[in-house]
Amino acid sequence: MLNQFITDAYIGIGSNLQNPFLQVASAIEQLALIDESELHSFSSLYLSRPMGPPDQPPYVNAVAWLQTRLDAHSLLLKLQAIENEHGRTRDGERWGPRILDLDILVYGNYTIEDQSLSVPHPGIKTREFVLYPLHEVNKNLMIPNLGAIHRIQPRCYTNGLTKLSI
Ligand code: A4P
Ligand code: MG
Repeated sequence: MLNQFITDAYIGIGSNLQNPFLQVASAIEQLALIDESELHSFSSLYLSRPMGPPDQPPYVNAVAWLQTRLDAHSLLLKLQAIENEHGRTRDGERWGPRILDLDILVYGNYTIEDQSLSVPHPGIKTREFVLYPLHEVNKNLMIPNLGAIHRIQPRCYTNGLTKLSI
């Protein structure tokens, strides 16, 4: 479904399999092609320690800022199609390794809590690999229920997060 208005949506991108750097770069290219949407900007790519089972490779993470007329559920379907195109499977353990993960972190001022979506994404507050790139793309972002990104981000340890130079 289309909205009458354009909504700012922030997408978390993560990969730790099959050349994660290229997976994330390619995902950003695909995000730029989503119908009824424009890629406003995207963060640097970051190398991060795995959250979850420790016996998995490091992740490459980034955040993209989209401006979209798609409603949040239609946007989620587009993101899942991109994940599938990259060969994402969903048979592994919780928080286990993945070729590509695309999460809706923030969708305008909306809060959504239903079977398929929790928005803002419940992990934002504690994940350095989300907060630092999110702050990089929009230092003025206000996150529903959480507040200003510039207040939340400095409270989160970097946990070895490294910005990759490209
Ligand atoms: N879903 C609900 N809310 C959302 C949302 N805001 N955005 C539902 C996207 N999807 C959302 O997702 C499972 C279901 O969540 C979907 O069907 C959708 O309807 P999934 O992508 O199939 O599975 P997942 O990503 O494994 O789920 P989960 O538990 O949300 O994992 P996370 O929280 O995404 O964590 N370590 C580092 N360093 N960097 C990472 O990026 N990522 C994870 C995955 C683990 N460790 C990591 C990283
Ligand atoms: Mg996911």
